[in-house]
Amino acid sequence: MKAAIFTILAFFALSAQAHFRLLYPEPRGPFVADREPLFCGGYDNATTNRTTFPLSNGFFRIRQGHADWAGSVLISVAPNPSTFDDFASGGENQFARLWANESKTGNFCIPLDLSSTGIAGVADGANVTIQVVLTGGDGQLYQCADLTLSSTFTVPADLQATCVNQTADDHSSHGSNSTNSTTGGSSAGSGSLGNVEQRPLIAALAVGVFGALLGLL
Ligand SMILES: [Cu+2]
Repeated sequence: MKAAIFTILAFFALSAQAHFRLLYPEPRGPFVADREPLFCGGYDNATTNRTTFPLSNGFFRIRQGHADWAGSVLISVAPNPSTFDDFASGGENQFARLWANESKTGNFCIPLDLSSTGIAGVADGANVTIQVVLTGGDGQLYQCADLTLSSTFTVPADLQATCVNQTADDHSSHGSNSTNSTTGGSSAGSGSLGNVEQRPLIAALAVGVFGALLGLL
């Protein structure tokens, strides 16, 4: 009985961290792990409540549960992108950010300057959709966010404040020992995707979670 409970809790602990989450801008719908291997994480249609997003100097945030991963960002200017073809042009994927590798797990805030993509239709006032594509050992995973671009919009301070890197040094699939936090100012670069801001140390939340689960036994 106890073993069964442990198995359930262990599964919960793992699935809670499995795959990746798109934390900002807001994804099309609630995260469903089983559907993340599908187009836009299982959401085929654009949302009606688009996120206003800066045309220049934007960023996106993800939480990644698998070490040794790679990510890229596709972009579509279609009004309601519902297939991978909508994120391609002339048979080629339309990248807002090219593939880059990262070894660590954790929270990542990654610059996304859409004005520099040079893609026709990526302009002030345009409705676009980004599709974050990650691969970290269990196939390609997808999350989409529907945006309205603005050349005058500035990300609010409280959201800017969340743009931090909190990486874990371990190389296990879902573990989280020795969490490092880093912030604003100095460019940090943990891996080629990590051209991001750095911040002082915060406690390792994941350790707390595992501790709480053990406490339940
Ligand atoms: Cu996974």
